[in-house]
Amino acid sequence: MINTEKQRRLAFGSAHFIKSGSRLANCPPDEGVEIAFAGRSNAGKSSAINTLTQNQKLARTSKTPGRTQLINFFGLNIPNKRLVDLPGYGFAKVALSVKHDWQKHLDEYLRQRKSLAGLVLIMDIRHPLTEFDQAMCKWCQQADLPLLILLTKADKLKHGPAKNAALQVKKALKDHPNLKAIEIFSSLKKIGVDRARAHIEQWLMQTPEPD
Ligand SMILES: Nc1nc2c(ncn2[C@@H]2O[C@H](COP(=O)(O)OP(=O)(O)OP(=O)(O)O)[C@@H](O)[C@H]2O)c(=O)[nH]1
Ligand SMILES: [Mg+2]
Repeated sequence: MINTEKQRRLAFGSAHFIKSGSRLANCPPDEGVEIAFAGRSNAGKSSAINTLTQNQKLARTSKTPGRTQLINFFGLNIPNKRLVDLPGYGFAKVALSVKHDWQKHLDEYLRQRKSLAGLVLIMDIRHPLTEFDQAMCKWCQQADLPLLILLTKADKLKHGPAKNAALQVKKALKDHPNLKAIEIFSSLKKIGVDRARAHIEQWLMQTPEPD
């Protein structure tokens, strides 16, 4: 029998908001396959999701760091495939108790979410591999989770320096066993969008669903 579900093409433009969770307990059921976008506050995670889905109104973006404070889930045209916008880390200007709360929930999500099939780490190409970013890379290795790095805001650099920044990151992570690719990206100028989509689509469509 032909499995039409498997043959359907993922349409990024179909992305729609499902729900926000402040903690693991109020996230959607842990079924299917999801890809999460992580990174420092203000790095451009929500903008990257909007660019990939061609929907500027999907994930809320802001000039003020700390905009995304909940774990936001977006569904796609294929059931049980999701994109997840995570709150940023490394944001100093929130109350310590709130900061700890987020980190705890983020940590809980990363450790326990069975449907999490890959992490897209968003880094500002001008300031890559902060301490938190490095911790995130290490965490992917420990959890054996595939990692895609998008070096965003590439429109802020000329071609040469952007290439060089990507090379430096590649060098620093050359021994990372789960790193699938490092892509130069810009939400503003739509750089690297198709390549990023191809990686994410592959993960979403080829990862077997958890039991
Ligand atoms: N020039 C440029 N600006 C960008 C790009 N991507 C995002 N920005 C800007 O960077 C700021 C932060 O973007 P967001 O997408 O809200 O960042 P975030 O990582 O989701 O931030 P938090 O939700 O606070 O963690 C906004 O002012 C965006 O317009 C890009 O590719 N180029
Ligand atoms: Mg955000």
